[in-house]
Amino acid sequence: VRLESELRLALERDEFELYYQAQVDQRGRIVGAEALVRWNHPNGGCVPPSRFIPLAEETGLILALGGWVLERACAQWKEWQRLPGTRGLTVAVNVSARQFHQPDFCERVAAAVARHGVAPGVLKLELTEGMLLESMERTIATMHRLKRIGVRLSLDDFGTGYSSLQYLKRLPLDQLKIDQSFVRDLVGDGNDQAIVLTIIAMARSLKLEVIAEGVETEAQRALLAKLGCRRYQGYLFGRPVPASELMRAVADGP
Ligand code: G
Ligand code: G
Ligand code: MN
Ligand code: NA
Repeated sequence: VRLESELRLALERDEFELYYQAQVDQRGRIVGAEALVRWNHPNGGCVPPSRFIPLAEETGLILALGGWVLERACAQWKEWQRLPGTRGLTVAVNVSARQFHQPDFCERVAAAVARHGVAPGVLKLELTEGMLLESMERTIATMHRLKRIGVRLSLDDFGTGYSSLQYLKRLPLDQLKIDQSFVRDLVGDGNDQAIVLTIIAMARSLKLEVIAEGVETEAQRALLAKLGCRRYQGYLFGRPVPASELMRAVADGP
């Protein structure tokens, strides 16, 4: 209960901050970033999202928080455009189920995109399988509307849910994000290699981009590349960092 009221206050007091984690191509160039929310608690210290996102979802505060994240990420992209080397940089935002199923979600996204002049193809929304399985028809309609706004859609934590090819082919996605649980032991685990290879083959047949998350070692990256994955995110390339620090990494290059 205490955390809940603190969470409410935190929004009013502007205690949230977006960190950004680099997403890189085969040559190690930063082609995008995932926005990850951080709560700078007034008592000092950073409260991890694993502690407050589930609570925000339960209480419905995720709607206000998610709206703030979307707004902040679009504004940040706009600010970045004044710096060299940022053209074409994409920004990925995590969307929670409740947020996605709001009746006016598409309007909210369209408004944020328009307000900041976000170019088509720049904003990526990361969705999870669970949220797409409820009321499929409406979900697919919402996804199509988002696509018309110029937003790209990525399926986060891919491989951890249901994800049959049958249902996947109906979703207007742009990207599959291979869950970090398959990357962690990839080098020594033949089963994980088989799973990753299957995901990549699936993505190819559905004409989806693939990105692997949780890439921590060069051996993992090399094996992912060999299996056909061309986009990577993980500590090997950078931790989630404040916006200014990500821009320094963009300027420095691979
Ligand atoms: O940031 P971390 O690195 O600790 O993220 C932990 C979890 O919190 C991840 O599952 C991530 O998807 C989620 N998360 C981080 N930022 C956001 C956000 O802005 N919105 C939502 N819905 N989830 C987020
Ligand atoms: O659920 P989602 O994929 O949105 O959240 C990404 C989470 O993974 C965040 O908590 C982020 O800090 C974490 N993360 C990002 N890169 C790595 C990595 O290389 N290794 C590990 N263990 N976690 C990572
Ligand atoms: Mn994510
Ligand atoms: Na993920």
